[in-house]
Amino acid sequence: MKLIGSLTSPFVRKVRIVLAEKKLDCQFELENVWAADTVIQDSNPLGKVPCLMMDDGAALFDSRVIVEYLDVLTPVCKLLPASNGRERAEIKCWEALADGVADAAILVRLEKTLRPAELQSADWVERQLRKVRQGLQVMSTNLGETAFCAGTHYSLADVAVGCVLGWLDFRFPEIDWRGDYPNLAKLFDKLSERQSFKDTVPPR
Ligand code: GSF
Repeated sequence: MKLIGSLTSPFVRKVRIVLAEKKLDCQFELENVWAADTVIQDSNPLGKVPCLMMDDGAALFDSRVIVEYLDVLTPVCKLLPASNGRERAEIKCWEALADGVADAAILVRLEKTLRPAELQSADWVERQLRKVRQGLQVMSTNLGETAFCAGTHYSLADVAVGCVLGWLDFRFPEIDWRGDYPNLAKLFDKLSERQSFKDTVPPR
C-alpha cells in the first residue's frame, strides 16, 4: 500500500495515526495538491489527500473509508467495534463531527488565503466559524469528564478529535479551545503522549 498525503492535513494525519496504531507498514508519498503540477487527480478524481493506493493499483478515499478499511487489516488496536450497531455509529459520528470542524475551518482558511480580499465574504467566513465553535462545544459536552470520546476505550473518535484539535493549534492559534474546554485540553494532552501522535505532529 502507498499513502499519498501531506504533513499538514488533519485527514492525512488521521490515516497515519491509524496505520501506526495498527502496526501497518505503508509507503508515504508527499503530494502538494495545491501545486499547479500536482498529479493527485490521477489517483483521486476529487483532487484531495489522503488517497490510499492499493497494491493492485486501486485507489481508496476519503479518510473515513481508508481508516475503516485499515481497521480490519490487523487485530492490533481495534479502533472501531466489529458490530454494526449503535456503538460503531457513535464513534463514526464523532469522526464526522471532528472532520466537519476541520472542513469548516479549512474553508475559512481557503477563503482568506486563496481569494482576493475584495472577493472574501465575511458572512461565509462567519457561517463556517460558527460550525467550528458549535462543533467544539458539542465535542466538549459529549466528552464530559470521561477518559475517551466514546465509551471507555481509545477509539477512532479520539484519533479524529485529536487530529482536528492539533490542526486548529497549527492553523488557527487564535481559537482558544483549550481555555474554552479544559476537558478537551486534558484529552488532547493525553493523546499527544502516544507515539502515533508524536510521530505525526504537523511541522511548524
Ligand atoms: C477531506 C480531505 C481534504 O479536504 C477526507 O479525506 O476525509 N473528506 C476528505 N483534503 C485537503 C487537504 S487538507 O486541507 O486536509 C485537500 O486535499 N484539499 C484539496 C482540494 O482541492 O480541496
